[in-house]
Amino acid sequence: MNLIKRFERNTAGRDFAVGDIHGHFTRLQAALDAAGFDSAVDRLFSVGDLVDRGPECRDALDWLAKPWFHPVRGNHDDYVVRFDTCDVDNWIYNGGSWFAGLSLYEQKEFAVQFAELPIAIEVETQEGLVGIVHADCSFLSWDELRAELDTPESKKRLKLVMNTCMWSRSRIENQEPHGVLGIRALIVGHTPMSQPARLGNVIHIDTMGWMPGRGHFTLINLHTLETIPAMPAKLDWEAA
Ligand SMILES: [Mn+2]
Repeated sequence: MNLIKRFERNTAGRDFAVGDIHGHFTRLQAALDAAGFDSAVDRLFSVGDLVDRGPECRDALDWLAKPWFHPVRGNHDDYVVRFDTCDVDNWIYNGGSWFAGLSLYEQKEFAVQFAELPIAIEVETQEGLVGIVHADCSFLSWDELRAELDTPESKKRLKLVMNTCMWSRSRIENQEPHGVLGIRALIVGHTPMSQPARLGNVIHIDTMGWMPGRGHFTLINLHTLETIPAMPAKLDWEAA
């Protein structure tokens, strides 16, 4: 299986990415409808965290079956992959109790399908390559991350790289301005923000669409890098 997946340019329609979903697919669909998303030609990429916290986690498999929906793996999705070995108490504390309500057959089906989720996605656009990971690319350049995921030095090192991609908050916490070389933009989620924010060419889009009454889903057009709703100029976030 490929830990990094590349998508050719979409010449027929638009490409969007959306922030963490966390079991709120009805709200996601409403955001797509509001943006005039056309599933015949448009594609939706996702920064992952499809499940936990929200009421519609079971719908994640239906969404994975949609030919236009392409998520990377978030830290919550990785709990599903490792359901029989992970820290279950910590998972349940973080919204994972829905999984215990599934039959063993269903649990295994989820784990098998979630194990197929790549750690990183790269999408060709008219203006250049756009990358997507759940939390961060910890390397100076996208080429380094691609090499680490394509041909890992060791299992131990690969695990470290994958965990950083799925868990790290250091870039946003330290407000690192330098961005990632060799890529036009990197789209990430994982750290809840009241508004989308950009640090160098790294754009944070988890605006808590999974938190009814408080957040909203942000869609970013991968060609124009414009967001729906529009991105304010100032950097503004709140820690998880
Ligand atoms: Mn996350």
